[in-house]
Amino acid sequence: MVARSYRFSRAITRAPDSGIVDGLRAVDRGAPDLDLFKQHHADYIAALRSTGATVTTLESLAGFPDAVFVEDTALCLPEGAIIMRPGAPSRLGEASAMAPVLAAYYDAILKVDGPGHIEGGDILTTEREILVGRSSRTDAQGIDALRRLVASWDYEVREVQTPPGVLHFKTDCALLDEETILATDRLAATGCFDGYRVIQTSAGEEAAANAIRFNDILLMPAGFPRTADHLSSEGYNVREVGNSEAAKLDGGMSCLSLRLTPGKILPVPQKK
Ligand code: CIR
Repeated sequence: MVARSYRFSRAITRAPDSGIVDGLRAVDRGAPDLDLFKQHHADYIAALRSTGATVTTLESLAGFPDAVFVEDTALCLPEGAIIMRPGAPSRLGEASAMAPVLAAYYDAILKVDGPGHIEGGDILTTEREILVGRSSRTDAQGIDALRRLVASWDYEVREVQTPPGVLHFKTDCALLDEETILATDRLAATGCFDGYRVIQTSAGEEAAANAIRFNDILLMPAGFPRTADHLSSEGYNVREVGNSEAAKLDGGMSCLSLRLTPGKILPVPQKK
């Protein structure tokens, strides 16, 4: 089984710096503490590395306070990378900065051209399709542009709806395995995961949905014990890392990395 949607040989992250205090946020819950953010970031990287993957950490990007959330800049598939066109004007330059980084790993670097917008946080890649949530950052033209770009690699793109008031589609869901999705009640209720097995976050623990399956671990933000216990009892190898500071900027586990297996699909050590 290939499991290209959650088995990866690499991840790319970007170091947080003092600029994070100016990061975008829907609600002001106070300024993130840089030292604690750095500690959580280091724990996150260590967890990814523990699976046998190679993790590259890019230098922080001056003038781009949200650049630590690298996921929004690109979609990485085994065949190539697609550079996004973020809907937040302050983040457009982050995508351009990621293009030369990804060129080191891929021969094929495609780019979403305007006028549409699309951010990586709205994209959930499963074994059978690419779901893209329309949101305040991702519009129909951006989704159509992505659909055209990946058609030659034989991917199906399905447009769905990010719930109103939710930043990104993956704020509310995560892939757990070939057939299973973790989702909040409000997203599952839209029916967008019909045909998949859905595990719902526990009441009051909606923020647990921004998790990532990365090789043999399921990386979750700390502080959601009922959802974590449920997922452990379902057989997932749950690892928790602190996310309090990224959460102040509406960020979670998926936002902090690009996950990729460039070129030939490399075997990743299997545990468990
Ligand atoms: C933003 O509003 O763009 C950042 N403060 C948070 C981005 C989180 N990224 C993600 O969910 N993929």
